[in-house]
Amino acid sequence: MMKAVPEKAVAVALWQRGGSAEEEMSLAELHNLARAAGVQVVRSFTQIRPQADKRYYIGPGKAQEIGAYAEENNIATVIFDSELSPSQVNNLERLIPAKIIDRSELILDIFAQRATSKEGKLQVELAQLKYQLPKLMGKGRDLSRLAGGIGTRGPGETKLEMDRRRIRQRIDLLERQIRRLERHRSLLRKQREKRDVFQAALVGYTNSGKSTLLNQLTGADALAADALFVTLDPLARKMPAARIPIVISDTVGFISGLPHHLIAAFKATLEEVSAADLLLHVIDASDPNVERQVQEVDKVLAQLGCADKERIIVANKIDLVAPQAVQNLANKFRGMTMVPVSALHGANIDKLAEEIQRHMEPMVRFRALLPRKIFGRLNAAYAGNLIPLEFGEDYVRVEGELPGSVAATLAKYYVKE
Ligand SMILES: Nc1nc2c(ncn2[C@@H]2O[C@H](COP(=O)(O)OP(=O)(O)OP(=O)(O)O)[C@@H](O)[C@H]2O)c(=O)[nH]1
Ligand SMILES: [Mg+2]
Repeated sequence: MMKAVPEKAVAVALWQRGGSAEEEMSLAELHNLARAAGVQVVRSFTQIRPQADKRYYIGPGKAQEIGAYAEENNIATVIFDSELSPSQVNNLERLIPAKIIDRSELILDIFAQRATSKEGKLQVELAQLKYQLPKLMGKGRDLSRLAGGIGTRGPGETKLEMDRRRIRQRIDLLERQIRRLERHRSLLRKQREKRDVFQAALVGYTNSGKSTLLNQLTGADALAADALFVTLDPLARKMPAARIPIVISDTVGFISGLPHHLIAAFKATLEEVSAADLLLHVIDASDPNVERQVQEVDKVLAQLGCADKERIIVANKIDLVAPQAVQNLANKFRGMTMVPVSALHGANIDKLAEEIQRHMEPMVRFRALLPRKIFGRLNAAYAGNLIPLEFGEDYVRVEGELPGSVAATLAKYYVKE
């Protein structure tokens, strides 16, 4: 995938909050994205400015400075850590003798390189064309400047010569083909549902270890590597030796600053997520930005209407952190199920497998008089599943619905109607 001599690029960030931790992290991530796309970022330019410039996004002086640097240093691509408007790209191109791309285009470029399934490829091309179409609107711009992303990938040379009408035709065709593949996929999924197979989906920030974990849980051989967006196509595998049939699927990772039109390119993944009975949210416990990454993932899940889905937090990569850090995470996720694991070294995978099965078990209804302490603990873990009918001094009378094996431990407190 990497070219023999990587293209040289510079990264540009406008820091409207003076270079906050979040802004710095975003820029560092842009470097990682560029590396994933096979380009070498040789320098970063940052500008602190309360507001973006309407015409150039950054200040025109800064744009000139970058232009001179690009000229002297043979820079092929200038990557902005934000979305640029079509006219900003146009104006910047007048001052900077290099290809101007933004974060979304960079991500799309990685997708274009990594997509392997037919549907994945169609989705990426569709997203690229949709992204480029507005840039053509009323611009009369030189079409060759719209060469997608980095190098020669993305819509090929000939496609670039298409006019808007033909791009729209191509978009229609792609959409039709994708719909056909989607129907096929939904048929497969329905078959799975009919066979009463429980579905769990691995979700999480990119590079958190989802594919490594899938391999551990199911013996699959999904590609795992230290790079962003290694997985694009969902892969579903049966969990061996489970008490109930469970299929676990790997999905594309999430990342901050993921624009809506890009989310469509994840459609296959996202359907797996919506169809899942249980989400395994994999977090990289060793990443200093883990909390922010969790927020990003939660945001995307909310956009998908999956905010209320049942979830297990899998705190991964614990081999890299001190026990205290794991404890801090456990405190943070108090009230939710969190299982610390090391997917790479296979630590605590049994515990996770057990937890997954427990979450998927059939629920059992009961009425009980629970000691307050037990009620408090259960209520924290299964909010909403226990309805308190009466609070006594030591006991709470409840009506509840809990996973069979948990309910069974409470049998001695059951009361008859
Ligand atoms: N130290 C350590 N490294 C891990 C662990 N789990 C995964 N990794 C490493 O983290 C990197 C990313 O792992 P992947 O499984 O590819 O992560 P992913 O979430 O599938 O990533 P994308 O598909 O790119 O979104 C790889 O280099 C793994 O070897 C772990 O428990 N400990
Ligand atoms: Mg992966």
